[in-house]
Amino acid sequence: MLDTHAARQAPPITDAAALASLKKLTQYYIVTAFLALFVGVMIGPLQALNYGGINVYDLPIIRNLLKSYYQGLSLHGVLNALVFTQFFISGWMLYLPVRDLGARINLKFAWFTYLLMTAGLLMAAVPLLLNHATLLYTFYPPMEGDALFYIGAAIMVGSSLLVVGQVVLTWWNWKKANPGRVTPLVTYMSVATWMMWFVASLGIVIEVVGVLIPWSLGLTPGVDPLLSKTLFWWTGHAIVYFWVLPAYISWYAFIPRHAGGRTVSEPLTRLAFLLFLLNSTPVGLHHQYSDPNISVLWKTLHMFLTFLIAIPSLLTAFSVTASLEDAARARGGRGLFGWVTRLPWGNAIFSAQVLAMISFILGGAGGIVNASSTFAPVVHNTAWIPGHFHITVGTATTLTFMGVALWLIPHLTGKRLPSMKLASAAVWTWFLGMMVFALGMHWQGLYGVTRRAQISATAQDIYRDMPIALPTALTAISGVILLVSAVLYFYVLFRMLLSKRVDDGEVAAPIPYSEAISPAGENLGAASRLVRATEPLLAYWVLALALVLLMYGPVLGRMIANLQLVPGWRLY
Ligand code: HAS
Ligand code: HEM
Ligand code: CU
Repeated sequence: MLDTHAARQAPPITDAAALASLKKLTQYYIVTAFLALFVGVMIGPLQALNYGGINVYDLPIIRNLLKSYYQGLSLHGVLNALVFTQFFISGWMLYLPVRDLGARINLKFAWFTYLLMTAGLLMAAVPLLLNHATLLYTFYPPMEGDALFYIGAAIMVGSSLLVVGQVVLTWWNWKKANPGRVTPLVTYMSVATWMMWFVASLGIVIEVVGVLIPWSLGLTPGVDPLLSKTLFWWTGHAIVYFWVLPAYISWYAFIPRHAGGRTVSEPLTRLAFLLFLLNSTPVGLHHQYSDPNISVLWKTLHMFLTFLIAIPSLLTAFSVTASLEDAARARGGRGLFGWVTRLPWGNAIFSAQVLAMISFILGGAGGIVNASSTFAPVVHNTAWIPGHFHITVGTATTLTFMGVALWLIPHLTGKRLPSMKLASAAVWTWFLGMMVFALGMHWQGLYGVTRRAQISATAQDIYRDMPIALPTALTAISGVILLVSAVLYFYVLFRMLLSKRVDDGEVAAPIPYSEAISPAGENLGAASRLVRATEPLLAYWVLALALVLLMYGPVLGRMIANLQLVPGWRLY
């Protein structure tokens, strides 16, 4: 790490035992996350081979492990997109604000939350592994799973809300103890993201607790699929920002330091996070353009709000690029684009995250296509969509977290990264593999190849006359590249975790805070108008909730007034 600029340090540690316990807890969250990712990712290449026209699901070894393509797909979606992300984020966004504020938290409560979340995960895992919850990760009714699956999922999501409570309370106590001070940037970003997640999560909480659990226990005569689906996407769109904002925290606050540069503007960063708090949730109908019984008016309103929510990502794109340019020029970079070569591409912590950003330029552009109601019918439910989300959550988020783990684990455990070369090989091949995957899947999608289908076994004839040989081959090849990448990455990760402790990690791998070119300042009284306007997060939290009720209330109200209950199905 270059030290061209003096940077903020985490406040001094007063209680060594408490810090050790907090670090251990964070390590538990992160390791649980990567264990889930390991299992989830091992199934991915089988699916890529499926979209490459190669059916491996009849091989005895796979048959012994997975009852069907769809059981594998359910495990893949749940473990990667729901479990990996939630555990990583809960550890990461509890640790960061607590260290940032130098706060003391109730560690017993924090450990209880982790244990509860893990208990929820284990409960949901049992029916998933027994093929009693092969519902795919969106668990759309009337497909029905065992009650245990829904109860486990509810406990898992519910425990993330305990983290929300703990972080918001820690910040609030700090505010009371420090009147007139500006919330430090990393805390601001974390608190805003947790508040957003609270508002976002209400849809799925209502769906699972109010509808799916009573229904799967046989307490209600049936289920309304449209109502459940709408509640799901209330959460299901905003969850994508719950996945990507923790990566933005690293892109804004830490990546400049890894590159030897500075964050561009703290006030602008605060504005971006505030916009995410306000506008992430009331946009979910862009997943339901093709659903009947929702008026076009509401679909169109959600479409415009979706375009608005691209704005804070565009702010991020320009300001993070500027911070990279600042770093590269500090390292002697020249020319309009020549400076790019001066960035530390050989450092896997850095390259993982910047490659993640590059993949997100394409993923974000694809998202805007998906959101346009005129294009949506072409791409909806086709292979284009998995193409889109493997370069958003599957790379922008996952590759960022993979890069972060390379400094965070040494920081937490005092262990050392065993090989920068192997780590680099892992992250570059992940990027390459996902780019090839995205090309193959987007391309197939344009020919109408459907997503969520074991096409290699059942649908070869339908696509026989289509010119999809090349995208199909690319998808199969990408699966192999990604398998190699995953093996390399997990080898490095587990070797690091199993190695000996060298020191306490605070000095060799400190939290890589960056200095800002335009800081927010420390005192609210002396701060700019933008800083003062963005400070009262609690008030914006209430406003965010009101906006969601406004944009979802009438839509849901009509569905509840016209409930259409149908019986459950088990298709597996
Ligand atoms: Fe999406 C479907 C629209 C962002 C994930 N999305 C999905 C699904 C997932 C997902 C998982 O409107 C599938 C759900 C399912 O199973 O059915 N998405 C959007 C839009 C955005 C967007 C408008 N998506 C995400 C993010 C995700 C994610 C983030 C996860 C992390 N998405 C949709 C729509 C659908 C959808 C429709 C439904 C499709 C259908 O028909 O079913 C926007 O938020 C995107 C804004 C992003 C940008 C890019 C900014 C770029 C940045 C990087 C800068 C690079 C730098 C590097 C700094 C405008 C910040 C510079 C490098 C140097 C070397 C200098
Ligand atoms: C679905 C491959 C990693 C999240 C899929 C599909 C393929 C695939 C081909 C589409 C299946 C279908 O529609 O029938 C891979 C490969 C990976 C990988 C080769 C890397 C080795 C990831 C990661 C994440 C992820 C890292 C998220 C963190 C998902 C989700 C689905 C999915 C949420 C949708 C499941 C559903 O439709 O129910 N994956 N994937 N994948 N993948 Fe991945
Ligand atoms: Cu969405």
